[in-house]
Amino acid sequence: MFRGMLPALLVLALTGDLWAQGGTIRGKVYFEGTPIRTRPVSMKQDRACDALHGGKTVDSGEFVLNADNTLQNVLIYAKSGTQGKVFRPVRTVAVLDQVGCWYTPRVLAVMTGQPVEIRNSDPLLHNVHFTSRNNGEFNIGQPNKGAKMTRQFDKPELPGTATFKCDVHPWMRAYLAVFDHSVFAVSGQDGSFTIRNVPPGTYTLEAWHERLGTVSQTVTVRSGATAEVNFKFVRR
Ligand SMILES: [Cu+2]
Repeated sequence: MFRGMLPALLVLALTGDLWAQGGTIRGKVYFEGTPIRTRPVSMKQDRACDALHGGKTVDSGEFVLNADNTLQNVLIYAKSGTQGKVFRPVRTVAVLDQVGCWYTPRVLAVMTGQPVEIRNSDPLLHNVHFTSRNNGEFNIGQPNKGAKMTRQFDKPELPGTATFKCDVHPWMRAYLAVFDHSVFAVSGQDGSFTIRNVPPGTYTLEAWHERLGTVSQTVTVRSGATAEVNFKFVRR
């Protein structure tokens, strides 16, 4: 019995140790220059959606700049440096919700094979129309509040190549990126991001924004340490 268990325990100990040695990358995304003017979204086309917003227009979400010049919805990911390294599969269920006739989050990043639960939290019909370069297409209606479905994406997908749209509400749009590693994060409401369990090494990080394009930087991650990397998008 012990003879059979030992190799498994050894593998567990080794891999556990390997992952524990990772470092952390954290930072903020800044914007400088002339903000992009986006057109407010009117939902008058669907009364039920419009009513959920009290008849008011909604910010398009394409460019969400904070008062301290930090930017939301920026995807930061390792463009190079991950080859030959071991990454713990991410199996946490990522959620893409439809609430207020809007996708939440707007920018979603997952690891290959990670489950993505797509929910409808609205009391009306949404149509989840996914198109991509590497992960096919699907088009599924979710007519009721509480509807759920789970999908996995098995092939890497760079930001901008895979989108969710709703055929009922043309203003609805979310972006999906898929990576064969776990060195990625999306800047949150305060414009900051944190990437944990990063194997030591040197990486080229790219920051992607749907309207501003990309900026990149190199970072070296050391075991058990935190590397600070800030990004800045400039628009004149
Ligand atoms: Cu919809």
